Amino acid sequence: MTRGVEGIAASVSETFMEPVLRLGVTGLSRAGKTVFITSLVANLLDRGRMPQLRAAASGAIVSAYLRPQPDNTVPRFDYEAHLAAMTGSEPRWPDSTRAVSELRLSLKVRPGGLGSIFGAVTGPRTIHVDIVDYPGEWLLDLALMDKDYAEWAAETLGRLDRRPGSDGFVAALAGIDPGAPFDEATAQLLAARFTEALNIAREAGFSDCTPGRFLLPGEMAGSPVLTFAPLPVPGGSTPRGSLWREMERRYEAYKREVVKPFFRDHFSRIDRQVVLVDALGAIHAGPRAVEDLRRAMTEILGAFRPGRNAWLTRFLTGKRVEKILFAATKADHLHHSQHARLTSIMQALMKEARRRADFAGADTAAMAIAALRATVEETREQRGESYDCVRGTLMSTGRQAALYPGELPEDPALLLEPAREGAEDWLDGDYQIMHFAPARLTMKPGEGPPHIRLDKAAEFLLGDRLR
Ligand SMILES: Nc1nc2c(ncn2[C@@H]2O[C@H](COP(=O)(O)OP(=O)(O)OP(=O)(O)O)[C@@H](O)[C@H]2O)c(=O)[nH]1
Ligand SMILES: [Mg+2]
Repeated sequence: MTRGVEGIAASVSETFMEPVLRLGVTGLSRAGKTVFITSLVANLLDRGRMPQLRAAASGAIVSAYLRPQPDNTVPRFDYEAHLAAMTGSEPRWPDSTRAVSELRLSLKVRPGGLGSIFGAVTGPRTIHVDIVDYPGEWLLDLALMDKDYAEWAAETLGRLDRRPGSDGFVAALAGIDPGAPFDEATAQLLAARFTEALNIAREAGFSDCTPGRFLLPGEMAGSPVLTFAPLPVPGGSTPRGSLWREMERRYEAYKREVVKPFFRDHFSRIDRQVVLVDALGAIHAGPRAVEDLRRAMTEILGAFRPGRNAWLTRFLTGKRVEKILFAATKADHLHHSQHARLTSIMQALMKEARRRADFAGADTAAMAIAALRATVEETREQRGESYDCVRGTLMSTGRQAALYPGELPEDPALLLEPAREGAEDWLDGDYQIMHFAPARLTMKPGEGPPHIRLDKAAEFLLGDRLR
């Protein structure tokens, strides 16, 4: 009896307290964050295409609406503009976004669905979902916090020859003495060449390209915290006033003044997290990019490990992320007959990341989704063989084209092993990719944009709080 009364008291007070769930959405640049958030919100506002979100299918979600966000100084996620771009008469992908943004979606939920004994007493309650979009590059920077300048520099210099785009930086390094007195022009030249190398590696499909703000500088462009580069330790000593010493000072300033504030102000408040990865893009780029993706996933998962390090634990004040979803986006590049294989690859990467990051705690999942479906499926015959293709409008020409991306292996190890062993190319076969424009849509009332398994992702991320 007492418990029953407490139960009522708790639900009643909740109607006044109105619970808030902070959902972090991250991924490296171009992973699909903006498209994901836009389509998720549109599909939560109009839930006709969300059968796998149980609260939507059962009618437990009574209504959904956008509300002013709680954080006054964080830019609002420009939902209306992004949706208009994707679903207008000339559909196009939204513009790239380069910083944190936030959107509050409030859901009115009937407690316990229709069958609840308290439903009649308490009426519907409201849960606010604060969606926070932030660059995955910022998350990878956490690894820098554990490394001093000498360690970070040695590691970064050590992988230059395995990546494209480093020639300019290597040439610039050859001409300098790290022990020589500091001068700004040399620092700027080295930083510029190093940034160039990071950008080229990123373009080539490499994931771990820290320091993250070198790629997305925003208003910090040109400031000392972004004007450093890795240098070898000078033979002998690192005299005061040397180039090496100043680079070390700037690296430490980057950690203190760029990395830490992000973790304090944004990361520490997240309840649930989705990490979007362009797994097909990495597979297309080759084994090294896949290996790099695996490493990046490990690092990202490691960031969420409880008790990761002392200063982070201090910010978290006992709070921890409850659920983490790794989702391979753009699955509409594959015929559905291959979706299970992409899911297996994601799950294998996830398993490996959990093991390496020694991760326990949050509930994790991996899946393959498309936030906005831009293709239709088609089976083509060629020389007596049939190929399961997808067809869409090519971005480059505006013409229709069919894509047969290649056959993903049934056993993920056939991709992950060559990647781990440092192979240059895939042994059998290549994987193709095409860039499709969003399709022109006719949306029925009550339906959001077409997607693949976005409802399943939403069920994992939010479902338990909507019942
Ligand atoms: N076919 C297909 N392409 C997608 C999908 N989602 C994203 N894309 C493609 O990926 C690109 C990047 O998507 P965004 O959502 O802008 O990615 P982002 O992570 O927000 O990128 P930045 O803001 O630049 O960091 C889009 O321009 C599309 O070309 C999808 O569901 N299907
Ligand atoms: Mg974006």
